[in-house]
Amino acid sequence: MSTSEANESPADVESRVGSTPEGAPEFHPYRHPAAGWGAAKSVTRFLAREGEWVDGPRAIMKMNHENGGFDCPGCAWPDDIKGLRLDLCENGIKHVTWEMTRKRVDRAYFAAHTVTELSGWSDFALEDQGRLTEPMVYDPATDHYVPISWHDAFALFGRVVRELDSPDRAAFYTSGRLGNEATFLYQLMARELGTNNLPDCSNMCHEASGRALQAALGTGKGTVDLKDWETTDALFILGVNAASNAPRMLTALAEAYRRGTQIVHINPLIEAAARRTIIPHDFVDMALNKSTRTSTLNLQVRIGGDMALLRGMAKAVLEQARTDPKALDQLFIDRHTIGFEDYRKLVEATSWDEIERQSGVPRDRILKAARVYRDADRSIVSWCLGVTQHEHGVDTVREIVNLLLLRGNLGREGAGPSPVRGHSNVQGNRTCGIDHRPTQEFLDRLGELCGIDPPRAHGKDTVATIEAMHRGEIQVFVGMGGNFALAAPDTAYTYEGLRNCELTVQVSTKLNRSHLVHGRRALILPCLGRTEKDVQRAGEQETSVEDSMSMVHLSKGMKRPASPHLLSEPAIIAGLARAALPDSTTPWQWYVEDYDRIRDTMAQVLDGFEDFNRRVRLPLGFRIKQPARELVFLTPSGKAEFSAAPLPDVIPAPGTLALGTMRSHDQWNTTIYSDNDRYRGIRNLRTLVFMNPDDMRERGITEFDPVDVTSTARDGSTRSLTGYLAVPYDIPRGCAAGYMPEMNVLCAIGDYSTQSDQPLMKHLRVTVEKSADPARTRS
Ligand SMILES: Nc1nc2c(c(=O)[nH]1)N[C@H]1C(S)=C(S)[C@@H](COP(=O)(O)OP(=O)(O)OC[C@H]3O[C@@H](n4cnc5c(=O)[nH]c(N)nc54)[C@H](O)[C@@H]3O)O[C@H]1N2
Ligand SMILES: Nc1nc2c(c(=O)[nH]1)N[C@H]1C(S)=C(S)[C@@H](COP(=O)(O)OP(=O)(O)OC[C@H]3O[C@@H](n4cnc5c(=O)[nH]c(N)nc54)[C@H](O)[C@@H]3O)O[C@H]1N2
Ligand SMILES: [Mo]
Repeated sequence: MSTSEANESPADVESRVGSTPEGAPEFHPYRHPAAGWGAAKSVTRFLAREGEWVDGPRAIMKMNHENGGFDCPGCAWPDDIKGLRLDLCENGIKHVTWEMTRKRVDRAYFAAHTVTELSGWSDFALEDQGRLTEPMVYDPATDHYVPISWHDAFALFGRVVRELDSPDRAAFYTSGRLGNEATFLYQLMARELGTNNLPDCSNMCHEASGRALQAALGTGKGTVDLKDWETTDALFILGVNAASNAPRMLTALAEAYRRGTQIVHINPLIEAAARRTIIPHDFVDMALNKSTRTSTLNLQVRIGGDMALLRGMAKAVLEQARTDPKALDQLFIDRHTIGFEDYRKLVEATSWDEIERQSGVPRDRILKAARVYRDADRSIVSWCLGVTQHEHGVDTVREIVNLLLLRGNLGREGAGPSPVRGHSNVQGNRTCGIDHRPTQEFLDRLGELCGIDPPRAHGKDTVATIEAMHRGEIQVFVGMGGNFALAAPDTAYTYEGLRNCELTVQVSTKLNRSHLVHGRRALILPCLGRTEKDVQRAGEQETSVEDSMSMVHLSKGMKRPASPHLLSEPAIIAGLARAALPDSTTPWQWYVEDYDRIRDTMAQVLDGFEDFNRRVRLPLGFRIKQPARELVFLTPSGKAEFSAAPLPDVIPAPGTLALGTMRSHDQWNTTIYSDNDRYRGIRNLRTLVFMNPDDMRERGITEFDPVDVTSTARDGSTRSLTGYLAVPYDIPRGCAAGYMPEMNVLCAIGDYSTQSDQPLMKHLRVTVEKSADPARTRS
């Protein structure tokens, strides 16, 4: 593949992210079941491309295994509790193989390419160069990254941090891969330095879910586990593309369907998981090409219309309760909740007309879903980013809880809220202290048990960090994993912020954009991946992770590290901490020698981690206690709290569309595997915008016409992408969709939710028109 592209304006270089197509764009609606042979073929191709014929399959056999395997870094879906079955998915396999590539980015590689040259490469090309092998520091005189010893890299960090006039001039970002032990050390370092500036990927992901569940139920997490999924009567799945992003959910859906469970999907798109699947590990089904349905009802809600739809379902249940007392669980409501009367009045005052307009779903379809809900003894509501990345994400999640409370769908088997988390350990990060708004109780305990004096003021989240970089208030940025430059909103603004830093430090496994968009000084610190052996003084180490359903278990790598010079994440954090805190009494090195020691401290500091070292070694680990599951609500009232928020107006202004950014099937957040999106029928194209055919016709646009997409921010400023190709798609009128991270260019930094501070990545206000300047179009 040709990667270097000369003669481009800086603007071109800055806006080009994503992959490089391998042929002409194609669009053929996908009509096959999800997973099955399509997935098997794709895995085969991928293993061949990565040259991982031998180690790939061996590693895959070790993944997600009871005792001794490593946790799949692909997503946070829990392992099958039976523990016997190999529940794997295409995208997990791709993700693991991606980490195990034989290619290397070593010192000779950096010597051969300047940073300016690398900046012209696509993101696919950058990551495709392979694994990083040793610490590197940026040399402004030559515009190259050059080798630096670990000792000197830590010393550089220590020096710059000690010179800051306040610890709040530093920010410590976490991407949700980081294991629990490293997480604990990382937040300890930040707080011992004196700052709560702990932005994380969760600020862009499930912040809204955490805040809503905390307010309503006194816990920031879902209350159900896989066993509940196996015993429920009705599943409501909102705003998730499960076939691509939580593929092991397909198995749960297919099995539920076979048991007779009702499965209602609520999404502007009818995604592959809302149709049929062939379960990959079901060899008989695979052999017979026999698919199972994964849906009983699909509701194509308008972008941002979920809250209205949920309210419609609640309204139907309340209306039915007038004649059918069993429609409500009045005993549960009386005993365990507050706020019901206010909520009932609000729902009654909301007209069907408004509900239909705001949801974009006709009343009879909403009544259908409500009937499913009414007829089910036990219901689970599950959701992901389609619900959270909106202005009213918190209110919508609270509406989910309202609906569940009406029928007592909480604290019993087969019922409850079930957010699908993103990164494999993003939930564990929060549990173990990555929180820019920590509770005083947590800080008290941390201070007392770790002998530090933690700062009390709230720190900065992702958006606030970027804004502070601009003002020069954040001068040191550490990225513990992830790809901040591309994952964050408002790409151009974020780049400026990073470049305004005195020092940027990226702890990574592969080369990415965040290494090229850097501060005046910059370090790349390469770490072990999750598949790799981590040997410390006390022997081989394991780290723990927590899945979407609060199960904590150990993960153990088995591969030889990609390079002998890599350090583990705990070791890197300890090195940074010792350099920045020369007088620290925290036994950093002693912790790293044996992670059991970190776990012993965590057991004392963290709720629910008692006896951590023993319980985490149980065959399937342990489940963190969930008070709400036992109907203990750590809310101010001691009860589950109904919320009574008004419906937001989500109808796009005339001539504009609501655009949601999302992932393709062949990508992992900012990591792009190819330009294909199999389940949506797309080949060789990422710079696209999915539109309703009538919206296209109205604008005189036909399939694959180059278009300009312009967003208008709340402050009136506009941002544009030009030469995107229009694709006619089954999506409600007034709605459009396209891919992250490319479309972050359109997402203004100031446009974040007033409820959750989350960037509005699923709800951009855009106009789409035919590109005026064909010379600038891409194909
Ligand atoms: N293979 C793979 N797996 C992943 C990831 C990956 O990139 N690749 N990323 C991981 C991460 S960090 C996360 S957070 C998750 C993300 O998992 P998802 O939440 O599935 O991520 P998105 O691709 O953003 O898709 C969002 C879905 O929401 C729908 N949607 C958009 N707007 C609305 C709306 O207003 N209402 C409703 N009801 N739906 C809407 C879209 O049609 C799409 O189906 O996946 C995790 N797993
Ligand atoms: N427009 C738009 N933007 C979005 C979203 C959206 O839906 N729309 N989604 C948001 C969401 S939900 C999320 S979670 C963020 C994701 O944001 P991030 O978590 O910051 O991004 P990733 O792409 O997951 O990070 C990939 C990088 O992680 C590094 N890496 C991989 N494995 C390891 C490891 O084991 N250790 C370390 N230290 N590094 C490793 C590699 O160098 C790789 O390049 O993006 C957000 N951005
Ligand atoms: Mo995420």
